[in-house]
Amino acid sequence: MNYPFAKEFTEIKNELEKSQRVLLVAHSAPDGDTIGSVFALKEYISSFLGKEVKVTCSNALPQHLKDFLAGENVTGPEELRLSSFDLIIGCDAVERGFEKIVSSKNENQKIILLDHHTTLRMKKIKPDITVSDEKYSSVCEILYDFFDFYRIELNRKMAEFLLLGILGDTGIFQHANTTPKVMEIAAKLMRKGASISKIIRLVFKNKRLETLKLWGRAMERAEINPKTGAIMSYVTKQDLEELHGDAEDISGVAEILNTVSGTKFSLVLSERGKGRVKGSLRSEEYKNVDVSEIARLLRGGGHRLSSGFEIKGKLAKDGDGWKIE
Ligand SMILES: [Mn+2]
Repeated sequence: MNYPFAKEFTEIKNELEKSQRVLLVAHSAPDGDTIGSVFALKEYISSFLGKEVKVTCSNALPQHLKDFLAGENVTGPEELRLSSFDLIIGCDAVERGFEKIVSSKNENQKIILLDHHTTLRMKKIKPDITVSDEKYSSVCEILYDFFDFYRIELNRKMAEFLLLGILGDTGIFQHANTTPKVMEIAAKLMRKGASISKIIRLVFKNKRLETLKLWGRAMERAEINPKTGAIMSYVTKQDLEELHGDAEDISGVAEILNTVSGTKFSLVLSERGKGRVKGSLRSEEYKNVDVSEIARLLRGGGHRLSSGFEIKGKLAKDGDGWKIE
């Protein structure tokens, strides 16, 4: 196997060995990949290297991951004493909240970023080591390479966490990032005891009735723009409050709308707190649209097939339709 990040892997291993206390940072509104990667790393750092390690995240663990994560916990950023960690590792979509938690570093601290988004950019912090390549399906795939590079025998827990991230970011092997290598890794993780059917049952077939009701409202409102091929809908603040919707629910709407035949991409606008409207964009490889370009025009970011942006304003009725004002 070839390891494009062999040099970085060596540096990461060095830093892990030198450190005493490690902090792992998941991105806000955490998904399967950020959760899978921080907890797989946590298991390695605590059980294999015998170091102290904590996981932090700006948001609570999402409801749909609760059963899968039984026994694991995250420490809220406000409970952390940042200066007590000598190594801080951000896993996945580090532009989503990493610098809110880690806004500065002292000279004894090292920072490592693991990501697979092209939009990775830091405003205040210069990381010591960065591994980021859009060719990877997920940060969990990067970590698999890291463990494989060092011939580390994965235990079942680590295999399950890595498979969670891969299943999440490939949409259970449906997205275009499902490469032969991803399938080979998944097979190897299964041999280490991870069960695809168990993860799918616990994580993906674990919907709340309210989620389906929220999807119902959004789907009822969906419209196709025949000129652009966009299929669009929206979710109001009221919908989210009444049905306790979260980011995962909204991304679910965008993904389902994107399956409507004849469409080029989907866009779901959702009203979030503090007078902000979030846009979630999805497309598919065969549709030949790079939604990250649309997101970037609106100062957002993401991948070619899955991106987002956030603008100030709120959704307001405009004749038959809606607008952001
Ligand atoms: Mn990811």
